Amino acid sequence: MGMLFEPSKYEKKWRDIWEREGTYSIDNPLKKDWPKYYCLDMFPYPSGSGLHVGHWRGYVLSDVWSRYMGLHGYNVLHPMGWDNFGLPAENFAIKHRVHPNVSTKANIENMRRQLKEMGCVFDWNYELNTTHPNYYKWTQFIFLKMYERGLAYRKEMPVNWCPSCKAVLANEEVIDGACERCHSEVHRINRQQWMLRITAYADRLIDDLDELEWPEKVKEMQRNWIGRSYGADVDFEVTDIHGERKTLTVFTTRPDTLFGATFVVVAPEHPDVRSFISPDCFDDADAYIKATAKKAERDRMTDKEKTGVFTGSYAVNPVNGTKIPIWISDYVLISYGTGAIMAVPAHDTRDFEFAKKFDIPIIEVIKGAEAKYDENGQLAEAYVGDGVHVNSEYLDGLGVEDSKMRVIEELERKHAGKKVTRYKFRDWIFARQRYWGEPIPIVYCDDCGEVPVPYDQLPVLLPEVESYEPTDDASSPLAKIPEFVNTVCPKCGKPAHRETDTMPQWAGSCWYFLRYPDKYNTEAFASKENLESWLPVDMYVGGIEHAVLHLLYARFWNKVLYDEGLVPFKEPFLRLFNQGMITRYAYTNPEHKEYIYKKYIQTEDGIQIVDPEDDIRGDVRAYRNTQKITSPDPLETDILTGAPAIESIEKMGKSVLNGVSPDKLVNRYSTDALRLFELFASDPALDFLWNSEGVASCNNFLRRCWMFIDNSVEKGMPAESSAAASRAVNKLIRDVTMRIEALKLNTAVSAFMEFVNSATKMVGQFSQEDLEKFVILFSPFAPHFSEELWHSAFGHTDSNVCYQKYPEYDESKLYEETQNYAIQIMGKKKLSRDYASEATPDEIKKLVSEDADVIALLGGAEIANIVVVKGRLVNILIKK
Ligand code: ANZ
Ligand code: ZN
Ligand code: ZN
Repeated sequence: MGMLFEPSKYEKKWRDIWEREGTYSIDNPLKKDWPKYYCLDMFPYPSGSGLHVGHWRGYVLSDVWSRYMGLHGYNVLHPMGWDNFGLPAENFAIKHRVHPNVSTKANIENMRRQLKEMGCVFDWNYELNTTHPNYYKWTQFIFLKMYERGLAYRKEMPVNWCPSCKAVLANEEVIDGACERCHSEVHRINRQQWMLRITAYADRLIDDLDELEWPEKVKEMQRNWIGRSYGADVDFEVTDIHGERKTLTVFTTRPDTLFGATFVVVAPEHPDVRSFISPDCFDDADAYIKATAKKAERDRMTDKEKTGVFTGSYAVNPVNGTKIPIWISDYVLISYGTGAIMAVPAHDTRDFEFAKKFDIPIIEVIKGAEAKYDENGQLAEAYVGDGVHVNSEYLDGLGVEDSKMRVIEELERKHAGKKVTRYKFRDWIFARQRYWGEPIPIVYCDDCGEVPVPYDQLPVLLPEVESYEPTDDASSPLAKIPEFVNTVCPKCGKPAHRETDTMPQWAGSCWYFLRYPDKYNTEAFASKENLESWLPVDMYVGGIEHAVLHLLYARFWNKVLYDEGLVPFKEPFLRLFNQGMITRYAYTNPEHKEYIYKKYIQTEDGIQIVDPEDDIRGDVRAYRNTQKITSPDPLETDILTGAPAIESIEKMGKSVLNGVSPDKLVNRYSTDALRLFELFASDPALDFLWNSEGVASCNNFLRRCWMFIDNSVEKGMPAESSAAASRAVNKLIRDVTMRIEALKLNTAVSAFMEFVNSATKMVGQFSQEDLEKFVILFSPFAPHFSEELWHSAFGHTDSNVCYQKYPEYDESKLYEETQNYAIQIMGKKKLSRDYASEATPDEIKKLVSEDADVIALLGGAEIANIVVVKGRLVNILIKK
């Protein structure tokens, strides 16, 4: 052989061959009868700044997994597509007056090129774009199915309105209550909005999580988001200011504490609030209600200092007839429960603070060992722990759970309350007053009212417009196009008008996984056979930032389609892996704000602006040498100002400026080097602070692998490997397999590194079969490299690495005759020794104490004890 390591000569070559021959296509005839496996990535939106190395992380990981499954004989679908509707493209359109289809076309082309350079097994015949009418036709279809089931409905809901831009803003465009563009205060105005009844699926969305092989953290985030609480609605009797008897219902998760309720609190927005305010309390209460209207919900929940006013009225506790005062406070939210609570200051922290501030009695009803008291024997803080009931009549002596049941029985008997389950999350506002989204397929007719567009008239096409700005009457730009708005009623044929709101950005990603393998289907969004053979998704890879919204919405849509009988499984994603983020230092230079992601460093040529995409190691070393500085690290200090240059650590992709493009790195080194580095840099589940330097090392590692194979072939390959060589290969297979299975791909790469280090010393001892095993094992990580060697080193002309069988290891070959021990004296390593694997600790102690080198090192000191850690180390302790 004697061939040079030149990735630029073979990487593109192989990609072209794979594409031409359809090697990784799911329609490859060779794989016709292989079992199917679906490995999915969260698809990107086509951004103008292209792919950055943060995208690579998840995509390389899932590609290794896909290739690994491929070697196990699966026909693997690992598709790619574009989540193309949404704000970035729309805002670009507003600014530059180009149609989002035009502006995103170039972005898609650029990103597709970049994705192809990754050498992944993506099957481009199944690329999806959520903005293609053949795709959103089915998004509209699913919406209509929801409409038929009563899951899509209209309701008056607030929208964010910027009075100076005269536009409705998406939540992402409201920063601290102000418009992102003009910074004026955003108002909430009410408008009829389409909603999806996701709350109808709350229980199933929680309960079905149990079956999924997902990170526990994500399951917990979904459970908390849905926020299911079991408790009771309790009716308190009130005599209002007109002398009328009324019921005030509170929601509590702790009905067992009813005997400790010393006041009731209603939210300032409670519909009955004014009927409880007595004339003497009117001025204060009125002022308070008006003041809270201006406060954000988030602040109300986190405000430390409790505020409130007394109404002048009292409520009757249904369990003991006690009259307790009714207060108004903004710590009770109108959007949860009944908007009113019974306050139990002894056992609820917020109630405790409130009672202390307004001098309301505190009655202890649970005794627990951890309760804290002050010097007067009063509770020093709310006791929220477990314990036994006191001061509670028939509950005294019972525990919390038993008391809950007992009180609920009592309340139900008296018709003064009932058991209820409540959820924190709300129905989903499924409308935007925007252009770049799927039109909602509904028509309004004066005679027939709301009429769904018939299925055979789908898609309702998004028309071309002149201006993309939202209108100043809070409707979408579509409202300005008479040809779109004016239509005929599908029911009665009279003139009618179309809904002009569009669906939110999330819609397309709620079901794309169902469409990929059947994207050419014109009869259905996916055929039953296709869904049965490819879905559900076996492995889904994406960032933790999608733990709630996207992953919850997609599960919801899947369940609706399951109920419709259109999808044969209840859960769409069986296994989920969240890759960690790639982060970056954000550098700040007060004088040159525009370069915040670049770095000023001093070199021999003076101050230079360094682009972190470049290999900056050399420059920094030069600087350190000239300045003789070891600290502070020049990477962390701004040379121009002397100030610390690192402001914060940010997620890559957070701004256009901080994304490191893979292009330069691929050109300078190789795709396989960048793939390896992305995997090697850190545990894939953890965040990783980017630096480009390691790519060079990974490229050097590839060169060493190349040399090892090349030299082995040159020197001649024996029919059978030597025992040591065979052990090394079998150990490699075992370690790599275990580590891939555990998705610890960084440690899988280090297993390859260790192997090549030791194998390089054994060149000439490896059989061709064992070397091929190495190359097959390595192919998911460095596919171009492995394919090239498969052909050029081993002379295979009519096959590819990906069609080979995954190598298995032979346990019997793993046995090592000796084990290496570090010999320490008082914990410091002095020597190393090989001892027979069968040697017992006592035998080893004897060998060590008789070892001439050890005796010399001890220099006459007396041994107190020898500690042996089997297979690893010996520590000699000496007498003082
Ligand atoms: C009495 C009580 C005693 C409570 C006690 C707690 C501890 P989760 O678990 O989050 O569902 N609550 C009810 N509605 C509220 C509202 N609209 N705004 C603010 N707080 C509200 O919380 C339910 C508990 O939060 C309820 O149980 C109620 O306080 C309060 F030792 O009732 B509890
Ligand atoms: Zn504005
Ligand atoms: Zn009609």
